[in-house]
Amino acid sequence: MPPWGLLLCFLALAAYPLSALEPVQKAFDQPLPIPPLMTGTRAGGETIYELTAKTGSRILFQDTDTPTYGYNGEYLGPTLRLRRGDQVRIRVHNSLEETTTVHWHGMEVPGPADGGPHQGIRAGAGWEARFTVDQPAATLWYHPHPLGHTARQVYMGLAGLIIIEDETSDSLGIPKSYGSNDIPLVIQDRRFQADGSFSYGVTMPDLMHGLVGDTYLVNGAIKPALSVGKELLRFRLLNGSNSSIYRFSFSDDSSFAQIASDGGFLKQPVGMSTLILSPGERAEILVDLQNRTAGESLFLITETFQGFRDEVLKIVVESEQSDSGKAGNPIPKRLTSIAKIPEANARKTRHFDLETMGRGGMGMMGGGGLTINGRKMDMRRIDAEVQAGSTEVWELFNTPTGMMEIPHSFHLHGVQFQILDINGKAPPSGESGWKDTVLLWPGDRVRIIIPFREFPGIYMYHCHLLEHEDEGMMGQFEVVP
Ligand SMILES: [Cu+2]
Repeated sequence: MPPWGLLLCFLALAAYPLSALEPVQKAFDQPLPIPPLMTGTRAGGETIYELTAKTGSRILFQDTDTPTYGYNGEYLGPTLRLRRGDQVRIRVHNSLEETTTVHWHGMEVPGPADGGPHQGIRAGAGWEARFTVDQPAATLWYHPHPLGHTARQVYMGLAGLIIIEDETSDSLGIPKSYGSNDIPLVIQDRRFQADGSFSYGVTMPDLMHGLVGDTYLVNGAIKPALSVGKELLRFRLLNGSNSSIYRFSFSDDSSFAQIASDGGFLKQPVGMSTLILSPGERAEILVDLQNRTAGESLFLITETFQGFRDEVLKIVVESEQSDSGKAGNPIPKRLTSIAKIPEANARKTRHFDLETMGRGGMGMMGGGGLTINGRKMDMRRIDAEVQAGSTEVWELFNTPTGMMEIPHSFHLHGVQFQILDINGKAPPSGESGWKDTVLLWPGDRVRIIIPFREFPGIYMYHCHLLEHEDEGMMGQFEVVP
């Protein structure tokens, strides 16, 4: 069980006064924005997508503009819908005045297409990622990954969802009407300056705890509302925050069914009434509103372990049934098959100590303690050489410091893995499928088993608390033939 509340006393440093800004919209007055769906254009056997990273501004508060970054728009980016088996070419143009990259979080792609720190796109320049989609239906996402500047660029608004479809997602009787009963939810938190701009100034406590905001954005809007029919709803949740760990629930304690984790569908739906996602993690859930009364509403609640709890989205059940919904839609009993990878397949075991205070407590000031195996990220150093196509077990350990207990969120590029155990116990059902990011509470030991792909290239592994990543809590593995 996560030490919810237990950590509270250590985190009093993260408290700060609420902003005096007046939101331009009354709470739950504006409709939930839905990121536009981009299905690509077909040419020469490829599906082509175009993204431009650009500056913009958004009116969130009265009498003020909030300067932002976005892909193809002022904040966030379009949802890229990819099809398994497709050859994809994504053209990226950088209209920012700084170097950026675009990383496809969760995509199993060759190293040069991964969009990590090695694929920098200078201001005014372009870049293309080409790959074949070869993994199950899933909700993934994309975001910048330039060395040392990821956190601020994401904070400014650079992020978008990726949806992969395949025969399994086609065949399942689940909601599929994007923006109507299949709803993407990018949840983030932000701090604002008095002039309405994002407050991205990293102080010492921010470095250790990550930057935690007091205002929630759902798809870029503060406290939006969503009108739905009396139907079964599918939400694709992304914790798109820099460093907050969210516990999601509904205001009436409704139960819901988790149907997918980071890398795709679970074997079967898992019933629950709360769901925890660390930065970078996704989940798809089904919420059954078929027996609700018209006019009823409920709220999506987000709670952080720092003690911030807020109603972030209002869901209003309309009297009319939506076009896409059919009464009496059951939640499927089975979703997909997932072959459990036998531990005996692993040809190597590696250990990774995630250290908040550094070894021997040295070098804590300035975030010098945030390391993996005592090292900070160095582009010139390959930390692990991995045989293409081999399977490995990685043992992750969030080293307790005794003084400041900080969770970490471990992410590997270019692969989907399975969790073998968390502190010696099998993972909960919702984490028994494909994963690319895993939360480690202080003192946690997590063993994951990773079937590496055949693609050669250099990839990152890192803490997905973005302030930690930028501080060097990252390493490189190279897949070699
Ligand atoms: Cu971390």
